[in-house]
Amino acid sequence: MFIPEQVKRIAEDIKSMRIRGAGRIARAAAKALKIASENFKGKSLEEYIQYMNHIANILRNTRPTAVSLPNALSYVLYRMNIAKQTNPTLDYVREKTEKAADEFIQYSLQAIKLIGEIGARRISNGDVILTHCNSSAALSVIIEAAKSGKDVKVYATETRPKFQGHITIETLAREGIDVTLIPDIAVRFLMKKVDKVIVGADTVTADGSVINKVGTSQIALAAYEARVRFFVATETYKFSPATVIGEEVLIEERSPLEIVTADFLTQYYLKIKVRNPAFDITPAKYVDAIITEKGIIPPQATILILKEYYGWAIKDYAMRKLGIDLEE
Ligand code: RI2
Repeated sequence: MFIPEQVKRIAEDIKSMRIRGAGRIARAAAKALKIASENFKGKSLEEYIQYMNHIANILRNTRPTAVSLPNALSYVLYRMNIAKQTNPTLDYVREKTEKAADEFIQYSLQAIKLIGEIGARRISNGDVILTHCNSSAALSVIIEAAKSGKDVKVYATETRPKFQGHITIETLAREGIDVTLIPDIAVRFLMKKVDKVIVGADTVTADGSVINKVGTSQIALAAYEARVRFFVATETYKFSPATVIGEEVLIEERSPLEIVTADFLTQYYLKIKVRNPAFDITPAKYVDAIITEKGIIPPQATILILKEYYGWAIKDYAMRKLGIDLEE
């Protein structure tokens, strides 16, 4: 089946992490669906629906952990299916599908802004904040607090093996914020100097557990031990509808070559194994609050948000899992 070059490139960029960060990945996927729709070369509505589902599958299989990616795809495809039921003509369905992709992107950008505004109210003047990896949602909170005149200092972890902490320090330094880069292993040593931890999320499960860049759960434990508040900043489309019906989140394992060289591997390949999990799970009990675009919630309220705003997605997921066509 024909796949536009631009769509192939976006899928490849997500896979190789040239496009990374759960929110950015979601927006890139929505954009790819829009590009695919604009470049559809067939004639019938049936072909269009098949083609769009095929493209969505390619995008869905790029990275497995951040639920923002399948949620963005479901957002668009669900509206495509509704449009098909309302007016089954190619032009109409195509227009509604492209509009849905734009809507998702707009919602996502607005959500990060709102998270910044809502979260910044929880930051006090003089706070020392620790963050991990590179999260636009977490950075939005810190930057907004600084913009509102609060004096904040930030510890940013390197975040091995891919050093996304370097993007974080660059962004914060550009905003004129006092930022110190630390190795991941120094977190517990420095925790006594920290007032609040703020991280992002790739996925939040129905019971309020947070899946984020590997190392997050150790930071949460260190914060818990030191009685330091642990906040998660995330858009609600990172809440996972599939976990409502008991599905587990798959933790991505990336290439050993992000940790060791090919020479090293060849030299030792008979004697050693290398593992490179990209994410870990922080249980809800270590999370003080989740800062979302809909307000600040305790992790236990994740299920309420899922039911209230993403009921359609839970139903959509459950029906697909049972192999029931949504139009029946
Ligand atoms: P925003 C990233 O995953 C990090 O784990 C980060 O905390 C999370 O996505 C959320 O980022 P990766 O793509 O959506 O770097 O808040 O593996 O930008």
